[in-house]
Amino acid sequence: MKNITIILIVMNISFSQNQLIIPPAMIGNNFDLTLQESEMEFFPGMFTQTMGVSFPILGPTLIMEKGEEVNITFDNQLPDTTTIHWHGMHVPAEFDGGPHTPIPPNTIWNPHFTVKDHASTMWYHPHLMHKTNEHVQMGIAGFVIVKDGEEAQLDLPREYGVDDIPLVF
Ligand SMILES: [Cu+2]
Repeated sequence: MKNITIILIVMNISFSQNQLIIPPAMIGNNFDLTLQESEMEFFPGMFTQTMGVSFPILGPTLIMEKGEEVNITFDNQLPDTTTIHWHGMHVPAEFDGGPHTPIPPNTIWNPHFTVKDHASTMWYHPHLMHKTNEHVQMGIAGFVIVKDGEEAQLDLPREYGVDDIPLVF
């Protein structure tokens, strides 16, 4: 018979805690965005290299209305080629942003399409062959929120950033 002694060690570790990042929202039909390198101070005094869309990390939440024509520009100021894919959205192949539509550094990509999706939450992110993970992990990711008349009838909290909180994991 074994005697098992369990020693419980309560470690006194202090975790630093950052405020939840809530990407700013952009509403409308025209979205001018810049893909850029930056840095974030997640830990005091330590700066982490990041990539973001017009911000040091993540990208603005693009709020679109079903049936509307939207016009987006991505100015690639990264030192690297990338793409921007509309994850889950019903868009023409030429504007889908898969590996077949690279955006070289210092060029502007201008997808434009009619929003065909019903009310939904989707996201946009790089999708370049062998670079998707790196560019997303560095911080390039943003929400797309599509609204429509049906969703507008529902009794839901809808004040962005207040009682409608976007969470990125
Ligand atoms: Cu995707």
